Amino acid sequence: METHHDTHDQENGFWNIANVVIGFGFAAFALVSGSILIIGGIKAAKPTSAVVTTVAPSASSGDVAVINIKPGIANPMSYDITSFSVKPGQKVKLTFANESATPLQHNLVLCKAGTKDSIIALANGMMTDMAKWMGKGFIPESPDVLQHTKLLNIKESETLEFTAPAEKGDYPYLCTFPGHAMIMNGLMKVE
Ligand SMILES: [Cu+2]
Repeated sequence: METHHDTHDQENGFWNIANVVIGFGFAAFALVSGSILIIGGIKAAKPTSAVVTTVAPSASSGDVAVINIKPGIANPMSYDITSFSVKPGQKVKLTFANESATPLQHNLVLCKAGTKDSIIALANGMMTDMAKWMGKGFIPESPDVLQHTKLLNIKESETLEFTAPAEKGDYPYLCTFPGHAMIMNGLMKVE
């Protein structure tokens, strides 16, 4: 094996571990914040209420829904847009730009309606073989995956161009880097 490959693998290994550690830090923070709100008797608060929900401004050029998503500013292990709406069969141009001060790798995986929990489980299960899944961009091997970016380093971006499903529903999108998906997710509402 060539030496520069070894170095690259070691760097990837470092970031794998760093990302997972940071991911669980944020997950723990969200859970604790949620618990405090519940103990405080705020009935409307959900356990994930530490994450600010942001609805995308409706930007459309012609009949194309143009959606631009980045990591959140307050929590770099979230998406800044956690919900957007498109029409059934509408053309969608969805850009995920990994523009963040925090050097974390992310992807964006759009999935079938109702599969959020199972995709989160698949993503977290990848932790047992980080090297294998790193090579696959942490994209789950599941028929529930509709669209996905590659694993994006900081400053990288990718645009997905696709036709929205004909069937109305809430289609989850998640970052499937292990440890991220519990918080780093959102919904594409086809309505
Ligand atoms: Cu991520």
